Amino acid sequence: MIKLHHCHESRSQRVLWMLYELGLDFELVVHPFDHSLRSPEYLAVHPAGRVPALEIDGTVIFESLAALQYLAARHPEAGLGHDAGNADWLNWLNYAETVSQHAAALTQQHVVIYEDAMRSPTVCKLEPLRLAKVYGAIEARLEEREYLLDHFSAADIGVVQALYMAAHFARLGPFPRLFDYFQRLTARPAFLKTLPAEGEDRLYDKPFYELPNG
Ligand SMILES: N[C@@H](CCC(=O)N[C@@H](CS)C(=O)NCC(=O)O)C(=O)O
Repeated sequence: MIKLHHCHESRSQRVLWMLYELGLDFELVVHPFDHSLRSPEYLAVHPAGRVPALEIDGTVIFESLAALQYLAARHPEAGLGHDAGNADWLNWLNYAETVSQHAAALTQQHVVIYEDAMRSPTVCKLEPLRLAKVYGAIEARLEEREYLLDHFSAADIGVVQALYMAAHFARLGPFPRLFDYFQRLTARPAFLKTLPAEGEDRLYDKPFYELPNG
């Protein structure tokens, strides 16, 4: 049985989305986003105590984009992957991490650090600007294209999920093609199934985090 270790609204959401797109049977283990990820039991599953961890085919995949690549290759009939050596596929699949690194830094500042005095005004100001540059590359890529590749793929799943996190800190609206792409893809039934239900633990308690004191 496939088992996914997941925290709502974190990078594991992209693996959950992919599993729903593929229509696979799996067990979902939802963890709170807290120190329990560092318990000895969970460290036996993920060596750094992070999410996702995907238990599958007798092994554990603990990098979200590796999980997307693995699942795409495991289910070629779904058409969510590409030729293994295709440069566009590899670039755009892994571009999700270029977006996510800024979203993760800002999540740390605004959500994980809860005392104002401990937040870095420099990081809170700089990282949204860096995100906007990263958005610009996607905006350019979507000129005359509906998806990052020539069809809907796991690269879109990774990047759109990264945008879901990033949009809490840098607005998508100024990038019209990116905004439309995000709206279209997050309307997919498989994405909607990944959203936390009312009352469940979530990472973000509001849709947008303004600069502290700004
Ligand atoms: N490159 C890894 C990053 C994994 C990662 O850092 N996940 C975050 C959630 S988005 C996490 O588990 N954070 C918990 C922590 O740092 O304690 C991936 O894409 O899977």
